[in-house]
Amino acid sequence: MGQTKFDAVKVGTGEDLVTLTRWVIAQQQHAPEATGDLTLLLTAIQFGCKFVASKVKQAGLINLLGLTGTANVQGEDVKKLDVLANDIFRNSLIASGKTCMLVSEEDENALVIEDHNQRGKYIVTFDPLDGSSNIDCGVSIGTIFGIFKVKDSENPTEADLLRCGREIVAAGYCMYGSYCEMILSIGNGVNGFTLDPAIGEFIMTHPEIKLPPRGKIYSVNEGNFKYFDEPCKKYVEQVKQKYSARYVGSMVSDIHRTLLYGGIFGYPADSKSKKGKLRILYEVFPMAFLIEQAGGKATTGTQPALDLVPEHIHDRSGIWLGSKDDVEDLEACYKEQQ
Ligand code: AHM
Ligand code: MG
Repeated sequence: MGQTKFDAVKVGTGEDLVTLTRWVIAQQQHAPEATGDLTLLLTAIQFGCKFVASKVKQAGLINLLGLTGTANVQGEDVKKLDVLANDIFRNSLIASGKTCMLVSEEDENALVIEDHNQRGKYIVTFDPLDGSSNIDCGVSIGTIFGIFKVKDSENPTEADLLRCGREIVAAGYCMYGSYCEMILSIGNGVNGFTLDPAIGEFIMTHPEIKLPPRGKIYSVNEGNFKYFDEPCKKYVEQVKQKYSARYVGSMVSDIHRTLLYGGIFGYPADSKSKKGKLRILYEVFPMAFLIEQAGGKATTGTQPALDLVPEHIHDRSGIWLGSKDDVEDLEACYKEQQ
């Protein structure tokens, strides 16, 4: 050694700001088998969320509101921001080199990364901009994503996509609202990070989110009440005697409120939408995973939502999720009927 003196630096005492990137790297360091691939994938998702957040804010000013004039594979009108958000996430995820297949609400088919040099071991399922009907009136919308690991990245198959929700590795959403917040779970609880636009970083603001066992809010589109089956009708009649109603109509926002305040959110299958409205791979599974990781429950009414196995990438399911005791009240209405 020469003459230079060294001071020992203690890193990560927890007293300063924890960015999302720093938090993810710290998780990687605690997992000896980790390769850093998930860290890079989450960086790509983070970038997509920041990009979309900035476009959502400017949408009214740069001609991004309104329809494209086309419908997606599910027959729904496509908004300009839906398309832009889809392009942003698709490009960012492919460029990460850590995915081998992508499933987006906006794309009819699953996307397979053909270039072997650009291929990684993860599958990402995502709804690039959820809450489409709220885009043009400036109500909170969001991005939802789920991450699975492929069995063999050299040979990704349909079976890698059509699998049980229990096999999800990580999931989250980003809400573009009065503040922009990323909620993430990699299977060890749920944490929330708020985007600080001044520095362009997500900063941990909601560590270790836990749902209260019971809430005081129910959230369901009661305009569909006449289509509900008897157990749903019974539950809604019962809960409205004691709880407040809140329904944004953007799943991300309704789930965000549920995670923070407790209560129950539902979009059940009914006689109009026989399989429900929300899509299993990129709406139901990621949200059910987050809610369970936060100590809540997620059910179709008769089975845990994460036990579902879709038969098609855009399959739908009825779903109720939220505080454990509230979801169990709903389940009890189904059990009574059996
Ligand atoms: P989208 O993916 O086309 O935006 O549809 C999903 C949205 C959810 O965010 C929300 O919970 C639900 O559809 C609202 O549907 P409705 O307008 O029928 O209440
Ligand atoms: Mg959606």
